[in-house]
Amino acid sequence: MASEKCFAKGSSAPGLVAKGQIRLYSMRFCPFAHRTRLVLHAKGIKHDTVNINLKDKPEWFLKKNPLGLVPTLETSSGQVIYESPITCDYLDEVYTDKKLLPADPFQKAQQKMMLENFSKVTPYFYKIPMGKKNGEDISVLEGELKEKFVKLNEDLVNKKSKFFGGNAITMIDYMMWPWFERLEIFELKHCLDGTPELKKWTEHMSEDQTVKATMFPTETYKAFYKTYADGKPNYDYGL
Ligand code: GSH
Repeated sequence: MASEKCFAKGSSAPGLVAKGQIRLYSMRFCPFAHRTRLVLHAKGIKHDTVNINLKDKPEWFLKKNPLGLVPTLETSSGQVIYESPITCDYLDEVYTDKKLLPADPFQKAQQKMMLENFSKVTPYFYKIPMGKKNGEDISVLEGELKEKFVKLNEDLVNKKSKFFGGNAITMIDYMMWPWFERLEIFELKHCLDGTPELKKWTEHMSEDQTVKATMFPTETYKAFYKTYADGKPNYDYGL
C-alpha cells in the first residue's frame, strides 16, 4: 500500500490515477473528507488516497483545486471534483451499486434540505473548541448547539425511523456522521443528553461496518486536534 504520509509544498506530484480507479485527495482527520471516505467505503469503490499537508500545500495540488481544499477527487481521465457533498453525489451517480441517495425527487430534495440545515451545525465544532482554548464562556454556544440537536431529534421522532432517510443508512446519515464521531474529542457528548433519539441514532451509526472501518481511535483524534489547536497540525500523527 502507498504511504499515507501527507504531501507538502515542494513534493513531486503523485503519478496518474490508474484506469478503473478514482483518487481522493484528503487529510486523514478532516471531517469533510471523512464524508467522501464513508461513501467510497460504503459503495466499495476502488480508489487510492493522497493526503495533503494543508498548512503547506503542494503547488501541483493547488493547480488541481485552486481552493486548495480536501476532499478533492480526480478521475483517471483527469477530471477534478471538489466540495464534499458534490464529491459524494458524484460517486453515487457514477457508481450505481448500492445507491445512497433516494431516487425519488422529493426524498432527494429532503436530504438536500437537511444537509443545508446541517451546514449551520458544523461551525460549532470549530467555535466551541476555539472558545474553550481562549478561556471564553462557551455556554451560549453549547446552548445553541443543543437547540440544533433538538431539531434533529424531532426529525427522527416525526419520521419514526432509525436513520434520517428511513430504516437503513442513506447519504444524509453519512453526511452528518463525521461531526458526531468527533463529539467526544471536543467534549461535547453531553450535548446529546436531552435528545435520546439522536443519541440512539449515533449508536446505530457506530454499528455500521463503514463507520467502523473509517473511524480513528478517540486517543488518535485527541492527539491530532491538540497539535491542530497549537497551530502545528501533525497530519501524519500515528503513521
Ligand atoms: N466546503 C468544503 C467541503 O465541504 O468540502 C470544506 C472543506 C474543508 O474546509 N476542508 C478543510 C481544508 O481543506 C480540511 S478539514 N482546509 C484547507 C484550507 O482551508 O486551506
